[in-house]
Amino acid sequence: MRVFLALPLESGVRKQLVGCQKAWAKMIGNVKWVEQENLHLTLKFLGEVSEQDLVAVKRAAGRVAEEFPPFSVNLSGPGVFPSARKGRVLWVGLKDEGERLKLMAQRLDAELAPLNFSPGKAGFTPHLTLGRLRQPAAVTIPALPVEGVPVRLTEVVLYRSVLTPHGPLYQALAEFGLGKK
Ligand code: 2AM
Repeated sequence: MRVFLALPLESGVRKQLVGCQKAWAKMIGNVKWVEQENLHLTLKFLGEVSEQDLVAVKRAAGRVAEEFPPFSVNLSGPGVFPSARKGRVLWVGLKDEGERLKLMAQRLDAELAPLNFSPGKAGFTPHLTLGRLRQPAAVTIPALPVEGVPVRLTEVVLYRSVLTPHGPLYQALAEFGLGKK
């Protein structure tokens, strides 16, 4: 099955991000906006994983989650992957003073290395995807009034992603509380 590891967001933060989507939607069209309930912070996209590997993925995620007590980061400015001139993914950045998200992603890569999941080539940029352009296009980056909003992170979740004609459905398969044995 198709899976990824992510940190869920509190509903208040997701609501604020919907506000960002609305503001951005005034400037740009042809975007598939992420549904409010689907907004999340991806740590690692794994893609298709066998039942057997899933057991090892859960063990790895549990080990890493245990090492990081719950913490907060802050929303920062908007951004576009791969570039504003040829935009594909519209996102809001995260300010993480201690680089704990990056550390977490690195620890996951290390734990998952024996399973032959490739570490992300482009490195890890903590971000919250708000929408995806249906066709790559030049994008205007708006000023969004969310900079500094705190985002409390308390668990890592293993999600299954089921692709449907109406968009992806994310189903939580396992939850790992941060800092918990
Ligand atoms: P994102 O964090 O930039 O949104 C589920 O599909 C999640 O995994 C998405 O949130 C997505 O990125 C992330 N992801 C990373 N690489 C992906 C890929 N090749 N295909 C689909 N999703 C991917």
